[in-house]
Amino acid sequence: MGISDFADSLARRVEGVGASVSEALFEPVIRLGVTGLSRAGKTVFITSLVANLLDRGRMPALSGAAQIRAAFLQPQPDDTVPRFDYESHLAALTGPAPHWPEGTRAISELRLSFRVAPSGFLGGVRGMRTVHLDIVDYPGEWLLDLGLMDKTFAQWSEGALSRLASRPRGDDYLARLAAADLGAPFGEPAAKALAEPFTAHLQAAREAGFSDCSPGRFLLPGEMAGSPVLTFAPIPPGDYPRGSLGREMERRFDAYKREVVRPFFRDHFARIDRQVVLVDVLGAIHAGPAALEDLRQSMAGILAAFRPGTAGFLAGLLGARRVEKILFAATKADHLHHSQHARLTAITEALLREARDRADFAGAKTQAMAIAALRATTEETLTHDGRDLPAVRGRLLDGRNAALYPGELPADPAQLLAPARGGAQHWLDEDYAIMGFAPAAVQLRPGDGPPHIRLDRAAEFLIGDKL
Ligand SMILES: Nc1nc2c(ncn2[C@@H]2O[C@H](COP(=O)(O)OP(=O)(O)OP(=O)(O)O)[C@@H](O)[C@H]2O)c(=O)[nH]1
Ligand SMILES: [Mg+2]
Repeated sequence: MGISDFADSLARRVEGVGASVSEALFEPVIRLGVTGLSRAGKTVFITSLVANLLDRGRMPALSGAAQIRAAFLQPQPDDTVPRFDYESHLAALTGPAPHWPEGTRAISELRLSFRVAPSGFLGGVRGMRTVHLDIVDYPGEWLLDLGLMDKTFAQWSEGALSRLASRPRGDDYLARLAAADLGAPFGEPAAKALAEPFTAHLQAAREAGFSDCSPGRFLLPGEMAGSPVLTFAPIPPGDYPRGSLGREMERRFDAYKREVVRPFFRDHFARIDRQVVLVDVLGAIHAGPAALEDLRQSMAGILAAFRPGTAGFLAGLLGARRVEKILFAATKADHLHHSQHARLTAITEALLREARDRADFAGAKTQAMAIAALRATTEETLTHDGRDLPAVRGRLLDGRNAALYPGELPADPAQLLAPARGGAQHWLDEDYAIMGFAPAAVQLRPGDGPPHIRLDRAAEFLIGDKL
């Protein structure tokens, strides 16, 4: 354990003591982390979850709901973290011209508090309780950076360079690299001349559907855009002289780990009690076998963060603290007729199985389910060539109304996962279609939140025991 590991874990322990004292004496706080790769559905999930926790008419499976006397938003406890812009996102989704919210690029947080009436035998003895739910939205890409922590610059470079040739715009970068003089004295323009095409390549790879595009902040730089910690790139091994471009690249990689990755894990990740990992499984299936395989590998990388044994530095940060529950939710299930939801869940479980089997997440309870945070479709049966097809209908982004039969998911997940792993170019039997549906215009009855699929079950798993 290095000095900084030690200082981190000491700080955590002191904070941990404070937290447990105040929890015992005052008001319990649940920190719920919401993550997933870009476009997985984090913003829509949090917005709909909060709306449905404020108005619980559509939350029958949330067992503690009857005990909640009031739910209200409060200022969050962390002054330096941006607030999750709940009101704007909700207005986008449920306003007069419903549309999906903008993509978000950084961490944000929201506090929802409940006044809970006592229940059961001891009910009369105890008074009302207050429970705080702090919801933290952060990009899954940041978790992938955990994989960098135990790597040297040379090891990281080797892996990154080996992926470049077969990925979009990798050639551009390799050509620039070949032209660079890595042993020459360092200058910022020379560093930028490599970092820019490397970043452009990561961006292009992500747009092409690749998920493991780390370093994560290169894609989501936020206020760090253009700073030296984000201006480096992988280079071949070599004995670069002091003060050279090659040496500075290595120094910046180390600074990235120290100044970017470590603080995120220490200040945010290490404080999470419950976690939901959103996965756009349907989107990946639609994009084809390569995208599904890439998603599987990226999820394995993301889940490594929940097995602290795998990364020495995390173990030091977390101490005895653990995430207690992890929900893996396949999002956007409203693209499928409900008769296929169980298959989507099975595929999600199989997709994560390898990562899950390697460890039991240090005792955390896990569950997989298929959900739609905001249901944009209704179900109907289409008849085609004398066959009944279970379909969904919704409003497309251009305003037209359309019914979609997305194809039948296989009962055996291996029928998708095995060819994906084997490097297949296309699915054999079916094409799996997805349409870009817009959120449906809804008239909410008083007391009802926005329509969803199984969001109440997700909430029950994540926080039901605390209400
Ligand atoms: N039909 C349907 N589409 C959804 C649902 N949730 C998300 N989507 C779609 O997925 C897109 C991305 O959702 P977001 O919630 O913005 O995803 P995100 O993970 O916050 O994305 P970033 O902030 O860019 O990382 C939306 O624009 C919708 O097109 C859902 O419940 N149903
Ligand atoms: Mg978002």
